[in-house]
Amino acid sequence: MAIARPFRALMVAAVVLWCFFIYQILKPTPSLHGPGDRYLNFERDPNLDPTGEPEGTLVRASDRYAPDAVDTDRINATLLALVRNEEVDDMVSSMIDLERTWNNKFNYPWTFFNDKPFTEEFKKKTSAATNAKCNYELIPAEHWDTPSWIDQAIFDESAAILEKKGVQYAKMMSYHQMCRWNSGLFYKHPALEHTRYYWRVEPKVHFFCDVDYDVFRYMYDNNKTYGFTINLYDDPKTLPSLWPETVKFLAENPNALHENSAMKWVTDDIKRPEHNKKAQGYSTCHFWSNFEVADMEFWRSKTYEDYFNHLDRAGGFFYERWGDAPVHSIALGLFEDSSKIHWFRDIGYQHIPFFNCPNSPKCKGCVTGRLTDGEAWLHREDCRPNWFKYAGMG
Ligand SMILES: Nc1nc2c(ncn2[C@@H]2O[C@H](COP(=O)(O)OP(=O)(O)O)[C@@H](O)[C@H]2O)c(=O)[nH]1
Ligand SMILES: [Mg+2]
Repeated sequence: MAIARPFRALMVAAVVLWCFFIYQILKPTPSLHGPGDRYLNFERDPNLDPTGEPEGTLVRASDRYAPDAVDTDRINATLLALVRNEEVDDMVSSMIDLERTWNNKFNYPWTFFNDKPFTEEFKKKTSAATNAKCNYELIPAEHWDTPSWIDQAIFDESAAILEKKGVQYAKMMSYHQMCRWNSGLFYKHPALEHTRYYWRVEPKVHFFCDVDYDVFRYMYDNNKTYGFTINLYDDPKTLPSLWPETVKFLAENPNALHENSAMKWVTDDIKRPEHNKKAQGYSTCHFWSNFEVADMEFWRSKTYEDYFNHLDRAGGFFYERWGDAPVHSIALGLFEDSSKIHWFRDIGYQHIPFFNCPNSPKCKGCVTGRLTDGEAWLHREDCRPNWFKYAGMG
C-alpha cells in the first residue's frame, strides 16, 4: 500500500527531530580546561554561585573535640594571633566571631604572640571568649629586633622617600618588624615547636559563615599546604626589588621551582601590566595573609628558609616595605605544588575593607559577592581571577 507523500514527509521530519533530540541529550558537554576558563574575563564573581563545603574528607564535631578530650580528633594546630595589648577588645571581637562560627565545635587552642608581655587584662578578656586553651607567648628579642646588618640612617632616609611616595606605615619601624616576623620567624618560636598547622587571626576581623568541619583536618587529610580567602594586588612602591631579589635566588637555586608551580600567576603581566612593570616582573598578586590557614612544614623547609634568609639579608623588609603577604605568596607560587593551595570559598571573612562572602544559607551578615564596602576603585585590587585562571579553584 502506497503511503501518501505528505505523510511520508511528516514521518521523515519526525525521525530527524527524534535524532536531533537524542543528540542533544547525549552530546558531550563542552570541555572546560579548568575552572579558571570560565572566569577569564571575570564577568561573574564565583562567590555568586551557590557554595557548599569543599570536596574531600571532612571530619565533623564530636565528643572527641571537647576542650579537655584526651583521646581527641584534634591535630597539632592552633589559632594564632600576633597582637598588642591595646588591641584586646578588637581581638575579643574576632574571637567571638570565630568561636561562634567554628571553634566552639572543635576547641582548638589559641596562641597569642606579642613583643611585650601580655597584661592580665588581655589574658582575662581573651580567655573568657573561648572554652579552649589559651597560650600567651613573648617573642624573643632575637626574632623581633631589627637585625644587626640594618643601618638606622639608611632606614630613616629610605622611609622618608617611601613616605613621600605615599607608602603607608613607611616610617613605622614596628610595622617593618611585624612583616619580617610574619614572613620568616613566627614558626620558629619554641611554643610552636610541636605545632604543624595554624590559622592566623587578626584583631577586628569578621567571620560570617558556619563551618561544620575541622578545617585543620581538612588541610591534613586532603594534603593542602595553604588556604586563603582573598587575593589582591599589592602596592608596587612597597616592593620594587623583591622580584629582582627572588630572581637572583632562583638563579642560585634552580631546583627550588616546583614543576607544578603557579609561576604564571606570580609573573602575570596581562591583567595589570603597570603593576608588573613597577614591581620589575612580579604581578604583585598575593594571598591576603591576615587570613591564612597553613602547614608550617612549608615555612620550615630548607628552600623557604634559604629564600627567607636571602631576602632578609637583602634588606628590603626595612629599606623597602616588603609585606609578609607578597613574600609568602611568591614562595608558595614558586616552590609549592599549586594544587596544594586551597581557596576557602566557604569561609565568610572580612578584614577592612575587603570581604569573602559566599552564597550559602550558612552565612549571615555579609552581602554575597561583594568584595568591598569601601571606595569603588578598591574593586580593581581584586586579583582572584588570575589565581583561578592559572591555578583553578581547588
Ligand atoms: N604585638 C605586636 N603586634 C603588632 C605590632 N604591629 C602590628 N601587630 C599585629 O600585626 C597584625 C597586622 O597589623 P595591622 O596593624 O593590623 O596591619 P594591617 O592589617 O596591615 O593594617 C595585627 O594582628 C596587629 O595586631 C606590634 O608592634 N606589636
Ligand atoms: Mg590588620
